[in-house]
Amino acid sequence: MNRIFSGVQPSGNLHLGNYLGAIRNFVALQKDFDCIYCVVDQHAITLWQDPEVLRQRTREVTAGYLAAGIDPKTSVIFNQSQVAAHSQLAWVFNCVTRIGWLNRMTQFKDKAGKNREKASSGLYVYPNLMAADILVYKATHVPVGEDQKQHLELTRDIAQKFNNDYGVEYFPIVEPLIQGTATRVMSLRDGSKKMSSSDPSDAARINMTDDADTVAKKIRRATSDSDLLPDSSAIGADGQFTAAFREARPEAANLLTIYAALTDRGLTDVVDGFAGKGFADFKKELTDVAVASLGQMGEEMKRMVEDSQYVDSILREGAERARAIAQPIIDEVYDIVGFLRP
Ligand code: AQP
Repeated sequence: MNRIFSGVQPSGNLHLGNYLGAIRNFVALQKDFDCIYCVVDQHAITLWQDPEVLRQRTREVTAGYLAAGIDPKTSVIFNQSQVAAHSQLAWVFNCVTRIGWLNRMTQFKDKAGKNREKASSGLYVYPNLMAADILVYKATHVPVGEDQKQHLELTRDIAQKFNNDYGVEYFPIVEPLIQGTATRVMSLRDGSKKMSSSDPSDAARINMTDDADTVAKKIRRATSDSDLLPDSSAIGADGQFTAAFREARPEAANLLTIYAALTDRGLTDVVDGFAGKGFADFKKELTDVAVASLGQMGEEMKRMVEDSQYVDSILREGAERARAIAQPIIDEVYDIVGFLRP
């Protein structure tokens, strides 16, 4: 049976990258798959979080899921720390994963920065917990943005090594689903950097809860260049901007890609429509589509966060359903590795 699992960290504001790279795809997948969507609060504390803010952001991500259209009656929505099986399986995977594999993870290098010795050990073994998140439900497909590709390759390696080490065909080899036009949304200030919740500049991202004026201001001030917008010679055979164009004009590529994703139009069609025009007019149109897509969702998120009882009840019910799926799997894993159970 095909099963979807994915998660978002409650470690910052939900932004347009999270929406276009992940959450929007979560919504679309519900009609064909059995889906489990997690708010990964245990991942968030790999970097220190203020406890009260973490609680609030956990509710905010949940509200983001709901406002975007994830249906809690069909999909399972919960926060990771409520289901102990994630940590239980993560420990087993800590003993399966090789240190050399973790040393290659670029996200650890990026997040630990120069001061690696002071990074938490949780940040280092983060990919093992992520593999456990997915495999504790024997999920087969994982919708993510492009930045998570390497972690998913590691999840496949972990599943394979566990199966080999114990001589079983137990865990599935998961398939990443990196879908849509905007699989890597870039910063509004610097088109060579990923749009990210940890960017110190709020102007670098569009938050899902930004109001119309803020969205307009951020897009107006987004870095651009002095050339006119390109024609379709900038698009490669795969329907995406060519690497040469992205390198030469990263901000133009990013803004046009966002426009195409928000309007659900092909990039060639969008580029043809704006070819030879200046950024000012295009940015006005981009603002209109961004506000139309995000405005209502952001308002609904804010309303839901104020009603914490509703959000908490969704998480409670989701956790119960998640535990019911994960428990038999962790029991079987414990039998496979040789843990005595009463
Ligand atoms: N810029 C992005 N473009 C496309 N997809 C993105 N995702 C994140 N940023 C982009 C996707 O969103 C999902 C949840 O991400 P996460 O909770 O793992 O957070 P992250 O990747 O760590 O996101 P941030 O905002 O960039 O946080 P920091 O600053 O902590 O690194 C994932 O599917 C991710 O691919």
